[in-house]
Amino acid sequence: MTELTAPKSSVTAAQFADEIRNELKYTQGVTPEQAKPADIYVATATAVRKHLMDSWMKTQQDMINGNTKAVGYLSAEFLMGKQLRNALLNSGLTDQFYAAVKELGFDAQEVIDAEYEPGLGNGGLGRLAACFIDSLASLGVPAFGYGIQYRYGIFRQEFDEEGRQVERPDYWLTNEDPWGHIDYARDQRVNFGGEVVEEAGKRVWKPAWAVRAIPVDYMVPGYESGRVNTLRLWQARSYDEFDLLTFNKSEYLDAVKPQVKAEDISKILYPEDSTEVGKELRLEQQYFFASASLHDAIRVFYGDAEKPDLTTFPDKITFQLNDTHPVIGIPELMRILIDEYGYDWDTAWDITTKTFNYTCHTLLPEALEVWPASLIGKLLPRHLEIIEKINDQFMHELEGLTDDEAKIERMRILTAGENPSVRMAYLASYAGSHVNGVAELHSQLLKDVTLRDFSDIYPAKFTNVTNGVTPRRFMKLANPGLSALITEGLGTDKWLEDLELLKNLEPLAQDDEFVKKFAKVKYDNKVRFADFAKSEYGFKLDPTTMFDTMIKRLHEYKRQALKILEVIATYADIKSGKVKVEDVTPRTVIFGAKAAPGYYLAKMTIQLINNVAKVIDNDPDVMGKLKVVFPWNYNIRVAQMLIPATELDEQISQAGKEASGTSNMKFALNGALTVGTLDGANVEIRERVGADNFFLFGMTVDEVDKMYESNYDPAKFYEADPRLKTAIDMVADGTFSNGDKETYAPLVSDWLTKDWFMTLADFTAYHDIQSQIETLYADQLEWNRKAILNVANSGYFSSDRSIEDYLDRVWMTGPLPTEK
Ligand code: H2P
Repeated sequence: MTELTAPKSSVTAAQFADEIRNELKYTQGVTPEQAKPADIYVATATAVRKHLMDSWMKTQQDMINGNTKAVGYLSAEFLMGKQLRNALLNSGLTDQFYAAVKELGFDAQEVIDAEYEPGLGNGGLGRLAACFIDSLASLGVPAFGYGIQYRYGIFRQEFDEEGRQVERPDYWLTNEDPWGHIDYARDQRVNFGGEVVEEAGKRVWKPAWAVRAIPVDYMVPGYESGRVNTLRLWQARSYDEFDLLTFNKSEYLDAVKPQVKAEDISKILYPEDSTEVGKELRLEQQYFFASASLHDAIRVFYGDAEKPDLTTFPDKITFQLNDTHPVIGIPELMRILIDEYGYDWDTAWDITTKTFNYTCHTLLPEALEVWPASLIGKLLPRHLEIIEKINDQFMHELEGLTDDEAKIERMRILTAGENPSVRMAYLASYAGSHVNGVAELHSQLLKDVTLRDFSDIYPAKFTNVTNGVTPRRFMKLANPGLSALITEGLGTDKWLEDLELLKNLEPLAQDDEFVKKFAKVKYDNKVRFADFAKSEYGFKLDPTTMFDTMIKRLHEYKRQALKILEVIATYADIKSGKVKVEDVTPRTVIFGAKAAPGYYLAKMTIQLINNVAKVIDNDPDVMGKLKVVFPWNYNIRVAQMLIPATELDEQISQAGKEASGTSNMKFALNGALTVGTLDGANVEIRERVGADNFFLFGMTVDEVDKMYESNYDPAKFYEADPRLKTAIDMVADGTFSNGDKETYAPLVSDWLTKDWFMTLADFTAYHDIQSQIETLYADQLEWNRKAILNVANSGYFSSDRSIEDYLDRVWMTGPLPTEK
């Protein structure tokens, strides 16, 4: 596959082949004859890194020596995806790579496949962070991504014989990781535990143990910007490797205890936190990376100066708190300033509040972290004191701003009572300069509901930045066919840097020739995905059927249940003859989702989907009409294959629950039509692509609220819609569990008695919209016209635009000056 590469490096393919040979020989000690694709991959990656090295150093120098404030993006997740093709694209070496690898006698795809995808994130939050650092570099804004280099990322998902999710450790570092450079010399000490004592009138923290934080640096090359930023992920190591004395007493396990304890901190992403120990580990992780990163930023900008002027810190760097995970950084910066650098409280507070901003990514109260004060006190006693003082100051400030005592009480950062806890979102909303949501509707709901008291008192803090996605990875790399067609249609490839240029495709939606070419690209992408699904999963997909996709974390509010119930009802319609087989629009329904290991109903939903897929597959009556597949271990690689192949995108969350969504943007940009509710960024997508080009259904936020108020009773909906009743009855009667009625009983009971996210209430509307979808699909020319209009009008959803909004509304900085 050849790709149009925008920025050309002056290196020729022959030279690049020599560079790869050199790396093979001098770095890896392998001859080209001995080399395997994995060796070529490592050698290529090493060569690409060297190409980026000068720009990386220059970007850092310009950042330190200039006056452009940098951005520190603090995030527990960075879901980067594979690096090789992205790095080649951004360093202008794509064509040279394909030619050089051929010259060396290798298959490029095998080399690309040798890279193991790091799963250092869970879903949209982590992928957003990855898109943002790509855009920051592409816009030439100096930035650091700061996070954790988990040894095991999100679990590798498998399905067992019964269709249940099985979690396996994802040891992504099993082979060499040529992108990450471990920088032992720039380590940081992170302390824990112990007590605070009074010494010479000062509060002094005497920690009980410490962990060594070692940075692993990843280069983040910008597209066409000549800038290369840094993603710095921390690894936790022990200071006391192991206890030789104990070891020599043959107590081998005891000897490595301290080492294990330290290294546990960066061992896995989101350890199960239903236990006390699990909670403790999470807080340790959060403090670990927040503390190391803040110290690192001070080192970067002030070197080893003993008495740096840290009042200038907020002019050097602004820190974005990506959700509540890094919020412990607020008391940590206060502590650093007061205890380590001797500033008084007020000066420290002034610096701290100017340094941090907070992005909230949720509307679910349970997703806003709250830590027991006792836990903070145990792990970070000095921080608890600081939080108490922040809370006192806050209460005092509020008394001056409002007479509403109930409101003041509601706003406590540290709750009152016997077992107080610390509300991290409140701490961030008080201490941060800005607070933003991630789509217009979400930001509005934050102001109206979730953080209402805060927005009443501090309205100026609140703003919106609608999410975005990088067109480099999700269009250029994922969909070379469509990218080439767009470039042909627009007569330029500048759209990759200025995505609003896609607007100029609009007239082409009326050009039948162009529409046919577009349809051909989509069809080819479906064939490509079908081939991939065959070789990877053994699925047999028919690319002439409609590809109907739902990919996202498995969560009740996202309502995978709504989709599978509709599939079951359709299956029943065909079986009963209610719908004639010849009237059915053949569909391939594709799910991709992982469920949190401790999330019982979500895991049961996965099991149900797998078994519905199995039953349908074994039923000749629906053959060729309906098929369900669930490729396991959904990840960025699968997303990059599947999104371009999708025709219908499912964004069917309960209105008012999905903060934004970002796959909805990727789908629209890749020419899928969306069936969705008025939720998250769906609202803005629909506004832009036009109501005629979006399948809207379901209750609005207001209707949902009214339904809650009127004591929602899901059973009524079950009784009222015979299709829904049939579908649920089939789940209950064992149709999808070999006759066993117990398997899904908890799920069925939840639907009929609770159904918190109102799947049942929206079912009929969801079904009704299907006939519109199918009528349009029958007219392929019209369908594809609308798909093109989706592409043309989604340029707004570039993460470059999101970053520009952050620069203007939150960070108040911009790109580094370019040299003339
Ligand atoms: C979350 C929200 C999404 C949002 C994303 C990025 C937490 O992602 O739920 O609505 O688009 O952050 O802001 P996810 O559900 O995919 O884990």
